[in-house]
Amino acid sequence: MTALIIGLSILLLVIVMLQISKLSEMYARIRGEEEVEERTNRGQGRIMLLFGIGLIGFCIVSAYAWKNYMMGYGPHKSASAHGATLDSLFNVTLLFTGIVFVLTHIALFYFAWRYKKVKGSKATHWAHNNTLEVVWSAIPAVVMTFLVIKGLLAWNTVMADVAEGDDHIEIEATGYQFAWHLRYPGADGVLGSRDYKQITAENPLGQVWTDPGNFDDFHPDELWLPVGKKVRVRIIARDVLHNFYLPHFRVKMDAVPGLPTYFVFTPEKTTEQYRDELRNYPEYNKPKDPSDPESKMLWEEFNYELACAELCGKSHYSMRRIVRVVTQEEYDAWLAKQQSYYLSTIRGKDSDPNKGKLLDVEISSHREALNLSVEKALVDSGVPMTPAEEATLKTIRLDYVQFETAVNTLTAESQYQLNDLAEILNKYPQLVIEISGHTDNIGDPAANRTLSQQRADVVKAYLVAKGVGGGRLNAVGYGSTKPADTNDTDAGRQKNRRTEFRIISNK
Ligand SMILES: [Cu+2]
Repeated sequence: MTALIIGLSILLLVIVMLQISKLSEMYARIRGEEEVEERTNRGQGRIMLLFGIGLIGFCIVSAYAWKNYMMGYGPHKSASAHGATLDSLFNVTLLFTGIVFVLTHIALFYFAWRYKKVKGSKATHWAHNNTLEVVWSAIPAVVMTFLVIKGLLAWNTVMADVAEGDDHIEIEATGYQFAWHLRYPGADGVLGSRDYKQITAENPLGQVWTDPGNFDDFHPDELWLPVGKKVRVRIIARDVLHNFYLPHFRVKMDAVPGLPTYFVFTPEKTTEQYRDELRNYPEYNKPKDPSDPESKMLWEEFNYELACAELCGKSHYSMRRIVRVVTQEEYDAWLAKQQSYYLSTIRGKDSDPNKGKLLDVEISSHREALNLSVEKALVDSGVPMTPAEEATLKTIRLDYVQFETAVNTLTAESQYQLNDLAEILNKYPQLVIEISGHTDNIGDPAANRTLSQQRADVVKAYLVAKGVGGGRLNAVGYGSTKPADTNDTDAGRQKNRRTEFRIISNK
């Protein structure tokens, strides 16, 4: 029994010793792992530091290397007077945020390295630090105040409306799905009134045709602007939200249905000048179409553009319009070629509320044309002419002297041109003319001749009543004997039914 107890005791002792040796082995292993962990922490701290330096370095180098892709740099310089203000605002913001970016990233990676886990070190517990909180609230507050005030001052300058008596042109842009409809005021400088209820396919802007301000307004395909002249753009939308965006001029304004907005700006560089600047950049010295050996360079083909900067639907991208900034002379020449939308598209149609009435603009343009023809006929140019050429020059049609069908009653509108003719005859007291009436060849020739004679007599009587001596006016009815055009078509016959006069002498 005693032997058994002693044996078991020895066995227990052996087991205890074995376990103790195992424990110290485990302890040694744990110590080794700690060393490994510490080594890893040191290594990762260093990698953090290297990565931080690399990241900040890359940001600075790339910002410099690709600066030409930023607004206000390289080929993206502004082409308007206020554009430089906005660009400098972006630069100031970029400077401050850049400083903050670099400093916070230095701190971030430095701290990751400096405060890596080290055996025996213990984190300090800070519940509160007034100084720190004052510093990180005050500095951003001061910087933000500075940025906001600078921005507000710039905003007030850029968004200022035209002042009373300011020399400017006013145009209008209406956004709809999917295009910009442009309108210019024409010679009177006034954009006529609009009423959305009048919008039809024929009247896309709902212009009110009883408003004379609309008579000379025109709708061009391209936006032309004279350089150095202030432009006020009225901006409106017809359906959904659009945005009038001229990136090169730093112009961007929402087009809101039912709520007119505007933007005032002054283009400072013509399209040609901007192209010349782009020429200095290699990215613009590539052929526009590389497959075409004749292709022009990108800078030569450059154009300013108007876009829509509001995602307004599936064809949003197609709201592009070309913008051309030109010299005043080129602008005037372009203006002279534009046709009034009303006079070219609406005038005389059933939708024209002025149908059958002469407009003041028409009366004065008829007067100018008549005066010009008479002056041309009276001035001796010195160029020798054949008798036929001379007859053509000295025979002047009175297109706006008309009669009611088949009778010798003048239409009410005929008075305007007849008054103009009376004025000319009173201005040139020596002028002797032959007034002739002509018909087409429809009907009895003798009856036509009588009718044309009666009509010429009516014209003569009208002029005599206006103080022109009857001896200077010879009234003749030619019937259909002197057609001006063919009698086989309606248009030709219409040209043949006419009243004209021929200058006989001016001595
Ligand atoms: Cu749009």
